[in-house]
Amino acid sequence: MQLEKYIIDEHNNELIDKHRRNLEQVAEGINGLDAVLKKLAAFNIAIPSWALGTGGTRFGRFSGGGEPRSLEEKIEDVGVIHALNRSSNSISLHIPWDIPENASSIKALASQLGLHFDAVNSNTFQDQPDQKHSYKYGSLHHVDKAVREQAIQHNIEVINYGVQLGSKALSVWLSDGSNFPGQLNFRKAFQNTLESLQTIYDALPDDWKVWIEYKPFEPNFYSTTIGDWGQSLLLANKLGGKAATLVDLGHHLPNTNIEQIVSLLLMEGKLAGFHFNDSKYGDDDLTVGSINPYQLFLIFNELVEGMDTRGMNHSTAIGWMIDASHNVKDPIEDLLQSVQAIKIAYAQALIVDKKALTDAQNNNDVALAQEILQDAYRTDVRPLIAEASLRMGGALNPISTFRRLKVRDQLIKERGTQTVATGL
Ligand code: LRH
Ligand code: MN
Ligand code: MN
Repeated sequence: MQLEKYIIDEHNNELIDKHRRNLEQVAEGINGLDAVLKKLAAFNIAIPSWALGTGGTRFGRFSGGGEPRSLEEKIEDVGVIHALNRSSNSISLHIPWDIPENASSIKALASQLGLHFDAVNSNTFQDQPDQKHSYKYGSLHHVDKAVREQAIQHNIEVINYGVQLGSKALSVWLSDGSNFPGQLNFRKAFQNTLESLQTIYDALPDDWKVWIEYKPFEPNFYSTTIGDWGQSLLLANKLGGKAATLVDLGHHLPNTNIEQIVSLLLMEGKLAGFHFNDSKYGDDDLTVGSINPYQLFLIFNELVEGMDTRGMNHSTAIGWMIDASHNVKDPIEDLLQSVQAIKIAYAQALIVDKKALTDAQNNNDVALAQEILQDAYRTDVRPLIAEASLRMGGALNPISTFRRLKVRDQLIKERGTQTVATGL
């Protein structure tokens, strides 16, 4: 299904008067409003192909109905999200959960909806039915060269799919690690991983990047071979300029200062991008901003300051992706909420009074520095997001429009109630 612009406009018309009043109110206190709106309008976040169905847990899966049954239908759903918020113009594929068998028609469908393909993700954390060697004891770090070779070939295959689709990055996350002390020689595991990644790196086209994701635990619970940003950065530095570290917000031990990690990776030119989500306990993959929106704002504050210092283009310099999915919400509504939360944090970071903050820092005026940050954080920037969306032809309120138009009912009619999308 495709959402026509005039249908979105009709609903916008009902909301426009209230929107104008809200915008006027917030606009008063913002310097350089137009520049902020332009940055918000240019900002897009990639949608993961594995989040368009209702996610499961290891205990069960409850489909909400109308889930995409194919990659084409997933692309259509991203098209719906993008039509509503004008901020989700790409899709990140996980292979082999989604195999673009007919790349040229897949690409054509996407571009017809104004979409392109973001990073492609490899999967060596599950065994596929036809594969020769098992990943039970890891993949790129495996003690057996034949297993490592199979995992390398999979990554190269994923690059090849990505090339056909116009992607520019390979995202690698390994579940490789150990469950018990003594199971693994850490140094050899790391060296095997580096050697394997080097072969994958050598297969990258000139204009491609490889993004190395880290995670301290799960599914292994004693060690993970790329367990933290230090280990990822070590690999990225050894590999070369096309390699960088991907930060998945859920991949940290509780209370980690993620904004500090982000700041330093950016300084080193080694911040590949993000997998956005939120969490309370572990890698919960909850909707972005649903648990700790202040942390998200603090991350964006570092990003905006660091990018401006380095003269980077906010919207294109790094990869912006969502990696969240779960089992109780409508996946489209959930993704709309995640994008909205990211844009809110970004807008709040844009309106921080940077000059005043720098002065406060240089004067060791701690209370004032906090006031400046929280002044931005406590500003209701939603009318700015709505205005940017409106200017791009999107909805003033994407979720209410999605509900008003009864999109899910239409999808259920088209696809049925017993649908299970591939993914987590
Ligand atoms: C691992 C992870 C990684 C995978 C995705 C499905 O926890 O974050 O990015 O590719 O989940
Ligand atoms: Mn991730
Ligand atoms: Mn994860």
